[in-house]
Formats: sequence, C-alpha cells, structure tokens
Amino acid sequence: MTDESGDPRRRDSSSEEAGDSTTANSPAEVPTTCMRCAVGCGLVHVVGGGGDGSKTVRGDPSNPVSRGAACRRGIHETANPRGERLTRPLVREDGELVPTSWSTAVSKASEAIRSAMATDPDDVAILGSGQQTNEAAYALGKLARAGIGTRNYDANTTLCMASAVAAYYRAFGSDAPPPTYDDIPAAETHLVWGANPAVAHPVLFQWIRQSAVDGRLIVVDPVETKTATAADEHVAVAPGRDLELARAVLAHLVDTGRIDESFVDAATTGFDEVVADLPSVADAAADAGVSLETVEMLAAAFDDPTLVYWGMGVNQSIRGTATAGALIDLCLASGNLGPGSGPFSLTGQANSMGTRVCSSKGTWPGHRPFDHPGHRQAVADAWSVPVSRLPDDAGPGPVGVLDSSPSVVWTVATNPVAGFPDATTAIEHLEDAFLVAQDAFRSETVELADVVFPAATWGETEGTTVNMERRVSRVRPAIDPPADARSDLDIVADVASQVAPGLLPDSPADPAAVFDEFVALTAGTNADCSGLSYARLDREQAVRWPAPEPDTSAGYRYDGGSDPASWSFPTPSGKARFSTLDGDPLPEPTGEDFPLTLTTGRETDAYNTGVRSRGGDTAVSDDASARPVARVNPETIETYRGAVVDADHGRTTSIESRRASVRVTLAPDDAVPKGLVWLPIHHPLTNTLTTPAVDPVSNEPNFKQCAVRFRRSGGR
Ligand SMILES: Nc1nc2c(c(=O)[nH]1)N[C@H]1C(S)=C(S)[C@@H](COP(=O)(O)OP(=O)(O)OC[C@H]3O[C@@H](n4cnc5c(=O)[nH]c(N)nc54)[C@H](O)[C@@H]3O)O[C@H]1N2
Ligand SMILES: Nc1nc2c(c(=O)[nH]1)N[C@H]1C(S)=C(S)[C@@H](COP(=O)(O)OP(=O)(O)OC[C@H]3O[C@@H](n4cnc5c(=O)[nH]c(N)nc54)[C@H](O)[C@@H]3O)O[C@H]1N2
Ligand code: SF4
Ligand SMILES: [Mo]
Repeated sequence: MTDESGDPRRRDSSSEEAGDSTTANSPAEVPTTCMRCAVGCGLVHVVGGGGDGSKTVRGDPSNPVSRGAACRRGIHETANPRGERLTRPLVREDGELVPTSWSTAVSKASEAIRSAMATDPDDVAILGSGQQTNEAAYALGKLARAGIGTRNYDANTTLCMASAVAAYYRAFGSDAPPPTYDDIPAAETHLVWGANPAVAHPVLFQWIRQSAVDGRLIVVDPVETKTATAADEHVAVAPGRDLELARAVLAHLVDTGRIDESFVDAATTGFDEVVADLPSVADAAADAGVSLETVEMLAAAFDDPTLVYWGMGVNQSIRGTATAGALIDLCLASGNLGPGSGPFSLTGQANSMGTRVCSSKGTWPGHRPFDHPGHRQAVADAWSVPVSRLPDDAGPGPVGVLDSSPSVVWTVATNPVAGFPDATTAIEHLEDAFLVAQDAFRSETVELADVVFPAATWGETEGTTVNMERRVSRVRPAIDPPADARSDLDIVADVASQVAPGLLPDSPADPAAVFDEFVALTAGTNADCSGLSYARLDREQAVRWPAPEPDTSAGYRYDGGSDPASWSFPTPSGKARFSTLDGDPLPEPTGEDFPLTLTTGRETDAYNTGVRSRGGDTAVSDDASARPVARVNPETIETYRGAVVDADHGRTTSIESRRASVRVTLAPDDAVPKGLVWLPIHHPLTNTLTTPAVDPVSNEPNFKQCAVRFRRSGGR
C-alpha cells in the first residue's frame, strides 16, 4: 500500500493527524484542496520560514472530506512537481521557441484567433481541461462560446468521463453520480468495475477497504491489479466484454427473481424493453469469458446494499455509454439506489466535475441543456451577447475537433500530443494549425506551439474545485508563481480583452467575482450552486451542490426514501430510465495479423501524460531507460518468442498496431492475462498506437483496446 494516512471514513471515528504537529490555521499555513485527482483531499501548504518560498504539504485534519488523509503522489506532486516549469512567454521564430513579452505573446495569439474568427468561428479550436479551477474554466468557456462563438471547444474530460456522463443523463436526466463518500461505510458490497483505485484514487480506496472489512470487495478487471489483489473476488472479464457481463448479471437477476419489482414499477421506465432484449445468461457469460458461478456471485452481490464504482475500463470504450448504462441498470433493477448503494463512477481529474458544471463544454453553466432555446437565451442575456453568437451544438468531441482541421488551436492545461488517441494524426492537425499552448510545464504540445503562455499552477492560484462527490472547495495560493508565469484566469482575460472586449474582466481578474458570476448563472438549475460564495467556502471548507441557498447543501442525489412512489428524477416522466443501448462491437477485434490486444492504464507514481513525472525530459530518446515498459504474460512472450529480442538488459520487441510501431521493453507479468499487452498512458509514444474510434453517444475514445502484434525489429 502507499502511505495514505488519516481516518478510515467511519462516521463515528475521530481524525488522526498526519505529518507534523502544527495547526491548520497559523499564518504560515494555507489550507487548500489537492488537485491531483478528484478525491479532493484537503491539504495544507506549509510555507517555509525565512521567505525562501520553500513549502511542504500535508493532509488537513480539519478538512471534512478527507480529515487529514492524503496519498503519496498527491503530496509529492503538490509539493515538488517534477517537469520543467515554463516561466516566460515564448513565440516561434525561425523554427525555435524564443522568449518574448506577454504583450507580444497575447497579441500574436489574439490576432490569429481574430483572423480565423472573421471567416468562421469554428475555425478556432479550444481544448480545455479538468485540471483548471472553476474560475479559469468558466472564463475560458465563456470566451470560447460567447466571445469567439466556436462549436469546436472541448476538454480532456471528454477523454475521461464522457461515457459516464452520457449514461447519467440517459438514466436520470441529470449528470453526476448519486452517492457521496458518506455512503461508502454504509455499503455492504463494493463492486469496482474497470477501475484501479488502489493506484488512481488511493485515499478513496482506503475508505472502500475499511468498509469492505465487514463487507465484500469485488473487482471486475481483465488484469489482476493492485485493487484486485486486495479484493475478496476478482473477475477477469475478457477485455471489452463488460457489456455482455453486465447483461448476463441482469439476466440472472431476472431468472432468479432478484428484481426489486416495486421500485422498478414505481420509479423507472424501460425495464420490459430491456428484459425482452436480454441474452441468455450462458451466452452472455461465455462472451464475457466468465463462468456461470461468477455471474451468480455478481448477481448475489446486489442482494445487499451495493456501491458500483467504475472507471476508465468502462468509460474509454466505443461501448462506454452502453456499459455504464448497463451498470446503472443493475442498480435500478435490484433497488440499489439510495444511501449505501448506487452507481458511483470515479472521476479522474481534480476538477472534471466542476468543468462540467461551469465551463460551457457540453452544457451551459448549471448543466443547462445546450440546445434548449430558453436556456440559450438566459445565458446570452446574462453574458450580454446576441443568442446568435452561441454555437448551435456543443461540438464533435475532442477527436472530432482536431479532425475538423481548425486553423487555430489553443490548448489550456492539456497535452493532446500525448493524450489523444492515434496521436500521430492529432499531431498532424496540431502542426497544420497555429498552435497556442497554455501550460505550467514544458509538454510535448508546448514543443509544437507557435505561442506559449506560461501558467501559474496549484499552490500559486486562487479559485475553487469540485470533487467527484459534488463538493465544492477552495484552492488557495501559498507561493508566487515563478518569474513571468500568470494565472490561467488572467491569461484568458487578456486574450478576451483583444478578441471579445468587455466580455471578461480586465486582468488581474478577481476570482471571487468570477465565481459569483458563475454561481448566479446556475440559480434554479439541476446543478444549482447559487448558495455558494468564497466566504461560505472559507467557513465550511467543502459544500456539496445542489446548494441553492446560503445555508443548504446536498446529500445523496436522488433520495426517495423507502416508498418507491416518492422517488423522482429530472427526466420528462420523473422516472429513471433503463438503458436501451446495444453498444457497437469493438473497433479492432484481434485477428491473424494483429493477434494481441493492447490496453493502457495508470501507474502509482505517474500522472496522465507524464509531463510532471518524467523529470521534464520530453525528448523521447531511444535508449532503453526511455522506452515504454510493456507488461505481458510470460506465456504470451513464449508464444511470440520469435518476435522478441533477448537483449542483455531485458527483452525488447516492437509493438505494432495499424497506426504505429513502438519499441518497448517487455516486463513479464502474470497479473496480465494471456493475449493482453499493458502499456502505461504516461509515455508519449503509447497513444501513437491507439485507435481513434470513439463512442457514438459520448465521443469518448476507445483507449482501452486496440489490436497489436509483436515484431522483432522496427519501431520508434
Ligand atoms: N496514479 C495516478 N492516479 C491517477 C491518474 C494517473 O495518471 N496516475 N489519473 C487520474 C485520471 S485523469 C483518471 S481518469 C483516473 C483513472 O483511474 P482508473 O479508471 O482507475 O485508471 P486506468 O488505469 O486508466 O483504468 C482502470 C482499469 O481499467 C482496466 N481495464 C482495461 N480494459 C478493461 C476492460 O475491457 N474491462 C474492464 N472491466 N476493465 C478494463 C485496467 O486494467 C485498469 O486496471 O485516475 C486518476 N488518478
Ligand atoms: N491511451 C490512453 N490515453 C489516455 C487515457 C488512457 O487511459 N489511455 N486517459 C485519458 C484521460 S482519462 C485523460 S484525463 C487525459 C489526460 O490528458 P491530458 O490532459 O493531455 O494530460 P495531462 O498529462 O493531464 O496534461 C495536463 C497538462 O496540463 C498542464 N498543467 C498542469 N497544471 C496546470 C495549470 O494549473 N495550468 C495550466 N495552464 N496547465 C497546467 C500539465 O503540465 C500538462 O501538460 O488522457 C487521456 N488519454
Ligand atoms: S487521493 Fe487524490 S486528492 Fe487525495 S491526496 Fe491523493 S491525489 Fe490528492
Ligand atoms: Mo482522466
């Protein structure tokens, strides 16, 4: 286990202070929220004495979300991020990135945007991020949609949560998982499906483990992950066959009379249609690669209060929305909705949830539907722009945005050169465009840019974030940003001043005022945050939306209590809907030419595209230490031994997909099933291999499976 500390999320337990003995509010201490994942732990920056700017970071015992708990990566990446900081604005001259002034950088970017806008607003593409504060994300969305008027605006959260979001809308008419962390101790069964929280959400995983001591932890993952190792049961589903497995379990719930009929009748629609279409348990189990006993074990889990957590193993698939919908169906059919139970997708990036509430990405602020005339008018009025300025639709998803070959691309806190599927195609589009990269660190995308905006980052900026259980909390600056780096909000405001004067405040913008503007726009919506203010967050630390009044906050999202008839959902019928999606077949089944399946995932001490975990070395050299390490079952290596070189310093091969070939070091690993090849997402070459296929409903890429083979020579 990692060095998580703090209390085991028992309602009755007292917190245990981690780290040193200083108290949370002495002058040198700044309470803030960790922005390294969406658990949203409260941290304290302890700023070194003597004015040297040094700082340490520890869990905040007074924080109501985490009560002192924090994980190793969260602490280390916040205190000492690796990676090469950007400190000066840069422009490309004669092929080189050279330092320049802020006014030159902002003018060059703004001129490019204005000139593209003059022909077609959609010719300007903007890629935002779930790693932004609400204030910066709100400002960027307002500029993108109401200043520039482009539909080609999206964020890396679509690479991550979009399938879960689409499934929530389809089932409940509203986004966000219903449960909260308070439900974890109350659940009997913890079903973790296509997620590895022991690695990706360590503090949350501690709470799950604690609760599972008296209950049960079941993990559905083709790989025997760190989470699976800690589980009571590990179900090694065949890669990409989760929909079949979930349908087999539903069919078995029906066959064994485990349906909560009074709940289904009173509170849901569509059940009969789903049942009419269900496969036989035996067929679906065989397709999923599991035994009938396993299906029975999974079905029995739903007899008790069950939380179903899921992650990228479900979402990042061409069938992501269908599978997430099928998991929600299992909860609905078995009456597992309400405290201690329900569908609980695990949000990845720290402010993915906030981005969805505030950034005008897929919906207008407050989850106002993008195409609803009344909401469009309300938003246009609030922003004092003609409604005709707002794009008609929310856009084609990040992959579609770049495929539209925009002439200007502005990236903010995202690294598409490494994070996009089929990265070579993404790179071609970025090379063809005028590229503005706004980042705190030197990333692969920065290397391609024409203009670079150096941004301040966590510990240096003021704002708010929203964790995966809908809690809004403050992030606060403890130290100054280095040299010329400026806050994301101010950079966006500066560009706005030249592209859409008057739309945003002049820099330096007051984050509290931007927050007030955003929450006012959510009044009366499903995601009402209008009862929030900085003063309230300073007092209460972390408040869950909907919070329509200064003294209200929310708990379980839809709680109808024990009478099924009293449940109501924000759907037209007021009832929750079963999913009718079949899900397309996998885009790249294995075959004779490409007999292996490549999957990609996360490691404990690295973060996403690795910009902050590779020591700033963005150059991919071909020496062995910089090669990606592929985990493969020893029997797979044996089967394809002709394609493997037994070099002195480990075995190497090239992994080839239909798009690229990458030289890797092979790490034999029994945890990976035969036929599967596991690469970390943290290496920039990984995504040259992946397929650009996306889920037709959510636009989320199919990052988790593509067909590959080994070859003895070749590759980058
Ligand atoms: N240490 C660390 N923590 C992180 C991050 C990080 O980069 N590093 N990133 C953050 C972000 S942005 C996110 S989105 C979250 C992601 O958190 P997770 O979703 O937990 O992360 P992944 O490792 O991408 O994928 C989860 C699991 O899906 C499994 N999987 C692959 N294919 C399939 C399949 O076909 N079916 C099933 N059932 N499972 C499958 C993989 O084996 C893997 O164990 O982590 C967040 N936390
Ligand atoms: N093959 C494969 N690909 C994947 C995934 C996968 O599982 N498999 N997962 C997908 C998922 S879930 C995600 S979330 C994406 C993530 O994809 P990206 O967003 O492309 O990856 P990150 O490495 O998180 O990039 C964030 C960038 O923001 C910068 N940054 C950090 N803090 C700040 C700040 O305060 N301001 C500014 N301006 N910049 C900042 C960092 O330096 C970094 O360059 O990757 C996706 N890609
Ligand atoms: S679990 Fe997530 S939010 Fe908590 S300290 Fe670790 S990285 Fe930060
Ligand atoms: Mo993510």
